[in-house]
Amino acid sequence: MRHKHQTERYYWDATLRIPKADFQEVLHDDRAALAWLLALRQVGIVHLQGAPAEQGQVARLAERIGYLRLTFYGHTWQVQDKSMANNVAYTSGKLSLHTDYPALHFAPGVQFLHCINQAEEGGESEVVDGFHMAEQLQREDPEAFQTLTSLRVDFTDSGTDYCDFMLQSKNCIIDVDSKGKVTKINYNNATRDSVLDLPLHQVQPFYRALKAYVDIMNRPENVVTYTMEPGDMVTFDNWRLLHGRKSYISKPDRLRHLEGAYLDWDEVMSRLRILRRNVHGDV
Ligand code: OGA
Ligand code: NM2
Ligand code: ZN
Repeated sequence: MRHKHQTERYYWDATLRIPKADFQEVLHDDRAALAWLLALRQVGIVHLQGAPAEQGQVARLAERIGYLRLTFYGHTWQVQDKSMANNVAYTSGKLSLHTDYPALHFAPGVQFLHCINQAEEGGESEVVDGFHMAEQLQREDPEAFQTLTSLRVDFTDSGTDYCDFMLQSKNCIIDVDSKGKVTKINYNNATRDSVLDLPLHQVQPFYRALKAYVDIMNRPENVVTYTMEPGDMVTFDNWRLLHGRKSYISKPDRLRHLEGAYLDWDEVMSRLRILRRNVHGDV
């Protein structure tokens, strides 16, 4: 526990300058890899540059950690405008700020997104610090915070991809631990169930509280916007950040293509400790 202070989180707003690292260095140099994982833990997002603009790179980076997290969307997954899309992410539409996969009770802790090809028009990315936003909500509207940390709402996702799936979960929008500390955000409006399974007297308070949280996270002073170029890879804390993208125009000669993968925090923290021992010779 000597290094507890090193893995504390620093909250941020729109003024954040996203930490950057070189993809090849992270792959081949332990010091670079350690700096990457520390920033991923503390800030929640790191931009890697210089990856080849071809498939297979998120898996290569996941091997640097240990192994990736398999889900119903496959070991890795292709974010493209697909016909018969089984997820709104696989269209050219806007994705409002969300965490991935609240339809799972144990959502993936870490997400990699690698840009192989960007759209000519649109497709810009947005991120906010969900833990910081939860802290703001608690300060400005304690009742709403109490509601989102106690009422469990349904998320659902069904279809076929890696194999058939029919997921159903009940999650609090904001998870807290026994001390009341925020540990995980579960929010994707695209997979929130159309049925709100709550007693009548909690329906209006829930929607009011959710709107209060979403309004805070959409304030310009909280949102960081960036554009991914081919070869860029963003690595982020999917329990903490909410991310989104603007809609884009699909052109046959310039198809937007991102490849993504998930990992879990236990494996990432394991690698961080090993790197720290190897680089600094301690534990
Ligand atoms: C997703 C997602 C971001 C993007 O696929 O869940 O958030 O820029 N994609 O397409
Ligand atoms: N994709 C990108 O919660 C979600 O459905 C997020 C997941 C399809 C793997 C999207
Ligand atoms: Zn997403």
